[in-house]
Amino acid sequence: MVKQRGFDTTLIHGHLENRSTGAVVQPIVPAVAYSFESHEAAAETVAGKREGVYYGRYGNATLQSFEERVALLENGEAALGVSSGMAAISTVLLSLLQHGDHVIVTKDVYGGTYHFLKTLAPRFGITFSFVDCTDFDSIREAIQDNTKAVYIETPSNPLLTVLDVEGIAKITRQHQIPLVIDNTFMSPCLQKPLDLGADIVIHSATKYLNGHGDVVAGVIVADRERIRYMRQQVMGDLGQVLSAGDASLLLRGMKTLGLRMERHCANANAIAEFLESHPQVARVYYPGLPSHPQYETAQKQMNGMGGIVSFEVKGGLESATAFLDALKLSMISFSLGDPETLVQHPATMTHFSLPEDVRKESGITDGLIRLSAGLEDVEDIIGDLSQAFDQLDVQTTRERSEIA
Ligand code: LCS
Repeated sequence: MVKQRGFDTTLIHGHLENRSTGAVVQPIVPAVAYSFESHEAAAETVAGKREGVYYGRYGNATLQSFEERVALLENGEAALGVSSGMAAISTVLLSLLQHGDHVIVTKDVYGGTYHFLKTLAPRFGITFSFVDCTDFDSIREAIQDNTKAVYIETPSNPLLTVLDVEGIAKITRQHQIPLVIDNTFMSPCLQKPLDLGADIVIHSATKYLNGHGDVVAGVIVADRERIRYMRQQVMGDLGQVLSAGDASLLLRGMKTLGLRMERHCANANAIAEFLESHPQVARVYYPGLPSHPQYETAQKQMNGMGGIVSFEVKGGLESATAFLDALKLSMISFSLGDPETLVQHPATMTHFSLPEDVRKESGITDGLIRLSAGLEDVEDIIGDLSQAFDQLDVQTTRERSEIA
């Protein structure tokens, strides 16, 4: 029996069988067009009867290596690399849904996904229900005759709500509805949704997969037939292909994914514990803390608790923004999963597109801050947070004495 290789070995080598060029690092193949040994070979490739790349809008050889590697890491049959996480989301949704169809979406979802559903989906005659997917009955009740997909994100952005993938997959299987999951926050290193029963996995590869903040990319993993359909019938027509140069950067970045995730998780855990014991913090959201509402589910389905910690600063908007402005090491920035510690204010930044009442109802308060733990020495990150809290203290004392 052939022994299955470990995760890090697969990250670095992919399929050992693909060593045709001898190059240790995957070459960048910028070619747009590919030639064939016969007309028959060309026609069969276009018709999908033969594997292969034929025109740059449908893929390229470097991208193919990236796709093969991600499919292997997610234990999936095939993958489709695209030009952003949003391209992955829109390709999947537009592949599964057409005019008159309905989709169930977890109510804790990335702001861009929310925006896509609210603005573009109605133009295609697609309806949606935002559902609390921690409650299985709510999912069952939301299923309609025309429901063609269930879309979840776990842990969610920015509140780290953890959904029981196996439990949800049981429901979707019963109803023969495909289950789509955005696995961006975990990466295949920490969570393998297909093994838990999901049908389609999405990543914003801009985040942990690349891990260096220099590529915008997305990837979809599913069965071979679905990936073929998405590539030929949706992605190619929308023109969302990923360039060979970016695919090369992704292949490079991914080699250290296992090592990086270990440090991201360790740093995030220490930061979460620090924040939970801090008097200026009202609440901490981190799946690794026993206080997290879905702690047990997280332990069951995740190999690590991830690098993202959200927390609510006492004193609302004023304190939260003053705290952000007082940071010296951590950077106020969109994105996450980079070597640098990045912080942001969801209410006015990533989740700005949510109307105020929806935001408030879902727990994205004015005092909420999301922190993406970087790879720095954790003492330095905590030291930075600590000095920012101290400055808040000074400010509050000054304001109090002015009032007095
Ligand atoms: N899914 C999740 C969970 C995300 O956090 C993001 C982007 C996307 C999909 C979309 O990926 P993109 O198209 O940007 O590659 N999240 C961002 C964030 O939290 N800050 O800036 C972007």
